[in-house]
This record gives sequence, C-alpha cells and structure tokens, in this order.
Amino acid sequence: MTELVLARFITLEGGEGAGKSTQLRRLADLIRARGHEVVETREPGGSKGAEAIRALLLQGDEDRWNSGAEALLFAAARADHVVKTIKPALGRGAWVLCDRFLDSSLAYQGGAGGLGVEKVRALHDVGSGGFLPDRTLLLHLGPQEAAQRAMQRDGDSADRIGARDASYHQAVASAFADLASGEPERFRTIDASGSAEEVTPRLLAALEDLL
Ligand code: T5A
Repeated sequence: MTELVLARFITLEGGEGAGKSTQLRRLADLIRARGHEVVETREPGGSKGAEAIRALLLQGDEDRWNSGAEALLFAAARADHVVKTIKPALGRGAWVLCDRFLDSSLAYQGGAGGLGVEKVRALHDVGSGGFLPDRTLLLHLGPQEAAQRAMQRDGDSADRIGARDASYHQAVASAFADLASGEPERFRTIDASGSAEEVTPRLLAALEDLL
C-alpha cells in the first residue's frame, strides 16, 4: 500500500472571536481521520522563540509598540515559526494548520494600523522568503456575533490588540475582505455564523480538492 504523503499548509484567518481556534481543532481531527499527519499551530507563536515574542506583543499597554515595531516583531516571530515548526512538518509530509499567519499582519498592522500592506509584505520577504499558505480560510462573522463570542471567552481581559476599539476592528475586517478578493485562488471566505458543528463542514468543503 502506498503511504499517504501530501504536505499542505493551511491558514485560518479572521477577526477576533470568529471561531478560528475552535474550528482548527475540529478540522485537524477530520483531516487526521483521512490518514494525514496534522500539526496544529498558531501565531504569534508556534515555536519557542516565537512564543517568547508573543508575550511581548500581546501583554502590556496598548501603546507599548507602534505599528512599525509591532510589524517587525510579528515578522521576526513568523520567521522563527516558519523555520523551526512549519517547514520541518511540511518536509515530512504533514498537513500544517495554522491559526493566523501573514494575512493577520497585512490586515492588522498593514491595514488597520496604517503601515500599508507593501511594507508588511517586504518584512515577510526578509523574514520568511515570502513563504505563503497553500490555502487560506477566512472566517467571516458579523461584528455583533464576533464581539459576543470574544466576550464569552475573554470577559474584560482581551489582549492589547484585541482590546482596540470597534473602528480598528472594522478596518481589520475590511482589509481581510480586500486581501481575499485580491487573491481568490488562495483564499476561501467561509460563513462562520451558526454553531461550531454547522461551520466545520463549510471549512472541510473548502479543502476537499486538496485532500
Ligand atoms: N495579530 C496576530 C496581529 O495583530 N498581527 C498578526 O500578524 C497576528 C498573527 C492574537 C492577536 O494578535 C493579533 C490578532 C489578535 O488580536 P490570540 O490570543 O492568538 O490573539 O487570539 P485570536 O487569534 O485573536 O483569537 P480570537 O479572539 O480571534 O478567537 P478565535 O480563535 O477566532 O475564536 P475561538 O475559537 O477562540 O472562539 C471564541 C469563543 O467563541 C466560542 C468559543 O467557545 C470561544 O468561547 N465559539 C462559538 N460560539 C458559538 N458558535 C460558534 N460557532 C463558536 N465558535 C467558537
């Protein structure tokens, strides 16, 4: 019998509380059931160095870093994550499912933060050679439902980026929509409303051609 080896790098993106982490776990189980090794990872983080940078990014006062410094830290964390975790897993034929990746930097620091997507892409070129996912699943959820879910999970203790105001998060959502329409071959936009059980089959259907 031939061994099933078909490495894929899949990212889940979207605003706060869209259900990315919940869906990533559910999707990983379903892909494993198809016979693949699956590595679940996240950003910022996913490697020892990147997890250390995560603490710098998400803790402290809202104005601890400006957009440029934030983008540099995210790019540095990503560079470590790509080299230490993602590429080795892909190299042995695993699927890698990642909760946020470059597109979060493009939408948050590049779009909402005002840095511009080209500068963020340039940092990604320096840090990670412009490495991109095979597919990006953008979870779309209306702002009220997203806020309810984020509140249910975090209460009043959102991190320094999650706690930014509604206009910042609206700008993030709009930047994600622009990214998806600019790269339709890589992105699939998924309706994230309804129960977790209802959302998972939509995500799986968007990967079916890769499985
Ligand atoms: N960031 C990150 C940048 O600015 N630039 C970058 O480059 C990167 C990589 C990371 C922060 O950093 C920013 C973005 C973020 O602000 P984080 O702690 O890693 O922060 O977490 P987030 O990715 O922000 O996680 P979210 O808050 O977006 O949540 P998720 O993962 O989308 O949602 P999840 O699964 O945790 O669900 C939230 C709650 O809703 C419930 C869950 O049980 C949970 O309580 N839920 C549902 N409830 C009802 N129906 C469903 N279908 C549900 N699905 C989940």
